[in-house]
Amino acid sequence: MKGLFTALMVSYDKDGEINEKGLREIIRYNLDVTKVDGLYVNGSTGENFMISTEEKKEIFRIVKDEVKDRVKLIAQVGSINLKESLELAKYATDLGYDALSAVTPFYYKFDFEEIKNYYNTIINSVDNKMIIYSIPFLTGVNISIDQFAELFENEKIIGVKFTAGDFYLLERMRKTFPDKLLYAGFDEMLLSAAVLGVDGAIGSTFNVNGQRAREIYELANKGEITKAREIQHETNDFITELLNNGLYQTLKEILKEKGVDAGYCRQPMKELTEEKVEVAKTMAAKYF
Ligand code: NGF
Repeated sequence: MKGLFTALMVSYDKDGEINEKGLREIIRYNLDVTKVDGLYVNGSTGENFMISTEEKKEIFRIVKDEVKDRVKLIAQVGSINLKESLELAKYATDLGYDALSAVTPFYYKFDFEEIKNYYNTIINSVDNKMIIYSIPFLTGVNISIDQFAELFENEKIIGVKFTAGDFYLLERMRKTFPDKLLYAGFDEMLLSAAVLGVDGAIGSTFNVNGQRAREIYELANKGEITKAREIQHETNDFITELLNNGLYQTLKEILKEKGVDAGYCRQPMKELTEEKVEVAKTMAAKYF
């Protein structure tokens, strides 16, 4: 389960319906062109928090059907509707997903006992493994090192997707949990996380920029920091433009420039203006 995982985009049509053909094209692009080690399905990048349970299942099914066993698959099943998480955990496990992941429950300011019960309930209900999805800047949920230690008492909880810029905490986690899987979640900080010894990374930008991410990660692991830093600089020039123009919409537009039917984002996310579509096209030509 080590390595680089794309946080998979999903193609939606203008009416917000899943475009199965487009989704399959995005998957194949990730397998054949960006060449990542695995896919992280129904995360933030899949616009997961704006779709129904049935749509989540359909995406899990299409991804598994397209990928078969070519790369590892992680199913993000987190929801503040715990019953939905349990249903999705069983569904993805029955399909053969290699691991599950769940975002920390958000919105109601759940206390740690409730968060711990959420993870144990999900993962103890199936024969699978759990990767905690920690993204404090979107959820408002911060987990301390002692709390991670308590969660890891359950051996089925095997790691964390760490989408945060707290490198002190990341370093402490590496030292304290050498046998747990730590994945970097911010692509613009991949080099710094790799230097600290993460086991891999999960990122939205890998849908198009997976090859540069691979170079950064491998150079860092070989100790070739100067070269890795150059590629991180180039990557961050790209990511800065991406964030300014509209993250997911621009990634989809770039995929379209590469011949992939990546579709539109699900409302309430808005479409790019014509001007921003032009910016995305220029970025595609400049970086890919
Ligand atoms: O898109 C976000 C949320 N974060 C992703 C990644 O952590 C999300 C990150 O790649 C993810 O893995 C998922 O789909 O669940 C950023 O998009 C990237 O570093 C640019 O900031 O902000």
